[in-house]
Amino acid sequence: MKRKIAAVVTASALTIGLGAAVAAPANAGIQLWDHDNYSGDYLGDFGRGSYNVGSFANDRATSLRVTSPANYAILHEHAGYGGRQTRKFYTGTANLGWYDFNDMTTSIS
Ligand SMILES: [Ca+2]
Repeated sequence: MKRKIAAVVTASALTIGLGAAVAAPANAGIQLWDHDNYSGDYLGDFGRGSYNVGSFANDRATSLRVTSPANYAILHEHAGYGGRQTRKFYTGTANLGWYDFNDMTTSIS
């Protein structure tokens, strides 16, 4: 009985620890924010192959982080990878304005 309680406590501590270490959920690996320096509204976590980031995130991304599940991200102006596109971002950028791509992202490959 004692051992079972210890296991539950350990699992809870792990969950809390992970939640504190990761500022935003990291599943697909490409995280977008409305403002520079990863601030403002968090727009979501996307994967490469996002045909359309959806109405909430559309034309709003100003900074992004790329983590290992995605490896890199190319941002596109229109749905279905159309229009202008960025270089490959391997770690992201604090300001898409530096790449003349502020508030333009609609799909990600
Ligand atoms: Ca923005």
